[in-house]
Amino acid sequence: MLFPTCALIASILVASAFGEFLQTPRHHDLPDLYEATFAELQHGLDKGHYTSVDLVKAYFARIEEVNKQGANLSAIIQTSPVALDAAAHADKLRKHGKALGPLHGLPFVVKDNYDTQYEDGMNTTAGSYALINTHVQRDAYTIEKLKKAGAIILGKANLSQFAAWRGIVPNGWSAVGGQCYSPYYPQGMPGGSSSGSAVATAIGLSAGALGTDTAGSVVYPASYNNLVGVRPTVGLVSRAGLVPITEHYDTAGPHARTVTDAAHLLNVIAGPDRWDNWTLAQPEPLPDYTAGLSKHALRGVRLGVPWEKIGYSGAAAAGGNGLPESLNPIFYNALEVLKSLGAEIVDANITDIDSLLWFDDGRASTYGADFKWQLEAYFEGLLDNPSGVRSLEQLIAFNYDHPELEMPPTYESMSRMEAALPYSRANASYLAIVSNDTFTAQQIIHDTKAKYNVSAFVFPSPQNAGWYKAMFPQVTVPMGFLPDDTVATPYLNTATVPPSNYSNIIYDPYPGKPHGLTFASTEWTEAQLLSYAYAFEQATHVRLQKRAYAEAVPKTQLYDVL
Ligand SMILES: *[C@@H]1O[C@H](CO)[C@@H](O)[C@H](O)[C@H]1NC(C)=O
Ligand SMILES: *[C@@H]1O[C@H](CO)[C@@H](O)[C@H](O)[C@H]1NC(C)=O
Ligand SMILES: *[C@@H]1O[C@H](CO)[C@@H](O)[C@H](O)[C@H]1NC(C)=O
Ligand SMILES: *[C@@H]1O[C@H](CO)[C@@H](O)[C@H](O)[C@H]1NC(C)=O
Ligand SMILES: *[C@@H]1O[C@H](CO)[C@@H](O)[C@H](O)[C@H]1NC(C)=O
Ligand SMILES: *[C@@H]1O[C@H](CO)[C@@H](O)[C@H](O)[C@H]1NC(C)=O
Ligand SMILES: *[C@@H]1O[C@H](CO)[C@@H](O)[C@H](O)[C@H]1NC(C)=O
Ligand SMILES: *[C@@H]1O[C@H](CO)[C@@H](O)[C@H](O)[C@H]1NC(C)=O
Ligand SMILES: CC(=O)N[C@H]1CO[C@H](CO)[C@@H](O)[C@@H]1O
Repeated sequence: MLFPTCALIASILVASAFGEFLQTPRHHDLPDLYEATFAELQHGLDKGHYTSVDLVKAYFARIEEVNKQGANLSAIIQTSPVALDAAAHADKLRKHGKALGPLHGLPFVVKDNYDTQYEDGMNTTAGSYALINTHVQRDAYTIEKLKKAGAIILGKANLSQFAAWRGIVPNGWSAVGGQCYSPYYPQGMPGGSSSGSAVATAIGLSAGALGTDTAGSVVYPASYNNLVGVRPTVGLVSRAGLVPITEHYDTAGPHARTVTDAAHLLNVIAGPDRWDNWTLAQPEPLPDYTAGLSKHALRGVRLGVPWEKIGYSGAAAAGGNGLPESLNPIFYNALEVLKSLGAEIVDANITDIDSLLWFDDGRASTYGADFKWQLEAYFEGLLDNPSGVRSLEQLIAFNYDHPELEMPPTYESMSRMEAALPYSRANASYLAIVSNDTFTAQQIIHDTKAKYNVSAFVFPSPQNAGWYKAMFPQVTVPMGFLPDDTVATPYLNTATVPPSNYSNIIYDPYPGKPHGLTFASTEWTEAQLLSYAYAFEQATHVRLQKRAYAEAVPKTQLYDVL
């Protein structure tokens, strides 16, 4: 892949000497793919410094370097066999002055629970061998929207199997994709369940990515991978064509390296879709999510800190509680930055927040109850599934029948699937609890917002605090890094599997672990939250304060493929 360096330098010298760099770009005309923004990538495409075909080739080479060798990050399950054709088509349109907007010709990866049309030659497995070689009906609505905006689907990203609704297994693992790792520490926890989407975006294996978020699955890996992540209000982005957990809480949202890029992605994927009637209740017209991005967006804004309960998403399941102490100075510093930007920071404890926690024991199965019939409806919609699996019972049986694929040591748990088994669509008793809890969560957050007269809440990511239960939005933005003397600690399963039995160790926390700051508020406040995150981002530029570890940074750049 790498061209001989001397030939490269010679061609640059020639190009400069003859002033031909419009055709033959110099190194510094080419964006660093580790960090390139959409605007930077578009600039080079428009100038003709490189094409979308070049971009796809470069990203493919970068994936090859780190995905299953070297740092072995297992972020990508499959690359697209039609991405180069799609790129050539995008190049042709651009040449004829018909570029379709800020995403035109840019390659994105999508979590492997997004349906991609059969003709594109990729699986949609949610990480399970029970869904290998299925024939889905069509692209997910969001994929269709990306394509209509000129974007290229580069490949499918690894994930916690079934978006973490399998059981208590380490995040980022799926049978099909293997164990995804963080690029910030060898064998570091990548966060989940949109693990591969986040890792790919963090080190420039794509321009950005889409994930899904039911109870933190976009925000949590975004925080762990030093990214911007948006969990939209339920009903802003269609879930049609996604492998579901629950229509009550599933959302689809972007991972990006900058707030502006995330806003561009949200602009494209948000909107009403008749195939997901929850989207028909959204306000019209939607704002342009890039329009309000301003360095001054925090002036005079009151932000509430729900001090009383700041804790990890999934804390109970992980056996943890609260944030690491070493995060305190990072969070306090972030609050000082917010104040310096004109925000007023107030205590805004959310009363009754205990009733809002997601993973409290009695409720986990209730919230998972949708999973059985909605997953079965997904199975029903497949034109073909060679495994023959059509029900949750059969899925669980499939795993027991293929333990070598589906149940390697430390990855045996199917507790969430099993908890969903007793439910059916007909038995709607759980729905009353779900809607009552959701209504209650919404009331509490609205009331607290009014009581303290705040525009939004701010806290360290990932945090739970009932936002998922309320179907409300969150935006996370890079905030800082745990100290370098943080002890790398083997994570999870210590309760059920002695460390000597680990098939592989996953560390969490670890030295230099990235940590995000979350802005959260009530329904349809995405534009506001993005603008606050933007002001913070522009004042701090946290992302590049620490790069991934050397082996996890792909070396291929655009000049290697030109
Ligand atoms: C799906 O994945 C299987 C197993 O990795 C592979 O053999 C098959 O070619 C893939 N199917 C498509 C359509 O890419
Ligand atoms: C990559 O990691 C997986 C575990 O996820 C392991 O089985 C495999 O051997 C590793 N491969 C390399 C090349 O290190
Ligand atoms: C969506 O449609 C289903 C039936 O197809 C109906 O039960 C449900 O109430 C509708 N939801 C909304 C938000 O309109
Ligand atoms: C919020 O909760 C924290 C922690 O329990 C407490 O220290 C603080 O006094 C509370 N603030 C208000 C305004 O109630
Ligand atoms: C099904 O509904 C019945 C009556 O409404 C209830 O007693 C039972 O616990 C429900 N089953 C589950 C698994 O919730
Ligand atoms: C609804 O939730 C509230 C708060 O958790 C609870 O007090 C009330 O009993 C619930 N109502 C029903 C009908 O379940
Ligand atoms: C609420 O806060 C805003 C500033 O964000 C201020 O202008 C307004 O007067 C406050 N309202 C009350 C009732 O305190
Ligand atoms: C741990 O490994 C030992 C053998 O080294 C085995 O006997 C035991 O069953 C394993 N335990 C678990 C929980 O996997
Ligand atoms: C693109 C890529 O590297 N895909 C790999 C994902 O992981 C599976 C399982 O290890 C490999 O078979 C794929 O080649």
